[in-house]
Amino acid sequence: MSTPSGFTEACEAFAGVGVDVEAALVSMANYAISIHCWQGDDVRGFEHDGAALGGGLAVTGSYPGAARTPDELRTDAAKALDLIPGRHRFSLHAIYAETDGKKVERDSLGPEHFARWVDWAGRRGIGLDFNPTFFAHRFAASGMTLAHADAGVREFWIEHAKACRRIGASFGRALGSACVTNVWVPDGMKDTPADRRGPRERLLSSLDAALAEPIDRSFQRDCVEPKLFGIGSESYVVGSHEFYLGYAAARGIMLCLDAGHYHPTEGIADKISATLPWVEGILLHVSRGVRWDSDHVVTLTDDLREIAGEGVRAGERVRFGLDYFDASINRVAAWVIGSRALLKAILIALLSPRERLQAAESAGDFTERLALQETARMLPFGVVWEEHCRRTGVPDEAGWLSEVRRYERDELSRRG
Ligand code: RNT
Ligand code: ZN
Repeated sequence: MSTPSGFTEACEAFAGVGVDVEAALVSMANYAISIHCWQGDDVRGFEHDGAALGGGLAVTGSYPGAARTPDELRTDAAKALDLIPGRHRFSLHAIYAETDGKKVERDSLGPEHFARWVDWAGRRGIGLDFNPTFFAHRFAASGMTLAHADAGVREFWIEHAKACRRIGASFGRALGSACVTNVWVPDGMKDTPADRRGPRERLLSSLDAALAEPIDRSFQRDCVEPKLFGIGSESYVVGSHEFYLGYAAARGIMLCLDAGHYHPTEGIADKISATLPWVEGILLHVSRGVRWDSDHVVTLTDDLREIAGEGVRAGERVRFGLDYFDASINRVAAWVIGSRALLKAILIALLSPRERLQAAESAGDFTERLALQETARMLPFGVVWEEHCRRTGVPDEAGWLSEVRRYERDELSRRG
């Protein structure tokens, strides 16, 4: 493939607003996004013990071809990764353990149950991130886990979290890149609580117990993920934004900002610079809520462009991750569309006439700032994106879907 026509003219157009396209393309290599494993099998995992997904998570759709085994999930993910420009990371959940048919309780999971994932990631030269799974389990059926009133239930989940931190550290050690271990618990109440404080005190002490063991930060980073409400926790979520912002700040750990976890008109882009001074770092769960935290496949929306812009400007303490799940379309395509959309948004951020916008702002010339923002919307990003795909050896916009279709015909359609 040769350089797409119009690329030279595009470089000139960007140069006209003070933007260096070559520098932006080089910078793209700095953005390894953490691609979530759970899009590939509708958050099912491999425990197969019949527990409902629960936790307020809902996957809808019945498109054929979901991965049924770890090998299928790895093959599907590899197909997706081959169609996404750049080198990325892969984010696992504890329910993706491989226990060779043996029942291993979540509080007893160890690095050995993820050895094949580590081999796979090592062969691909990518890092792994991790998530303890506090849902789809009999001890989560009441809607409470780390904040449960029963000390025995809390203890089980604390042990699960501890096990997961060790697993995360094993990923970091084996792959030479710190694993972010992100804690999200569903804990909350459907209706007005009598006691809002008690569960929060319990969550606080459970988290402290879970995080007590010191782990080298070059291998593993702790992260907590807040939420406003969920299905079945409409009236109260124990781990709310304020709770976890305070917790992450006080304990010097990372905060996860999920785009679907706030009021429908409340974006996470503005929260990045507001929270970053107080926490160790930020993990972005880039998602797309439609009317609620519906976890639709990420697309190149204005919201996404805002998030990518702020994430890029914030620098390396912000990590980009994806969190969505759609079972109504081809799942490999879902991975590819969402990942490519996020990368397009990052590229657009890198191609923004930032210096000129800032100069206008510093000069108090808000007219110029607004005019330039509008001009920037019309710059020829598309051809730069195509050149990025060409240089990284992946199909362009017109090309990737036919590869997914071929894979669907040869592989996915054979699954019962
Ligand atoms: C749930 C959180 C959480 C999950 C994943 C599967 O509302 O967003 O991140 O989506 O852990
Ligand atoms: Zn999330």
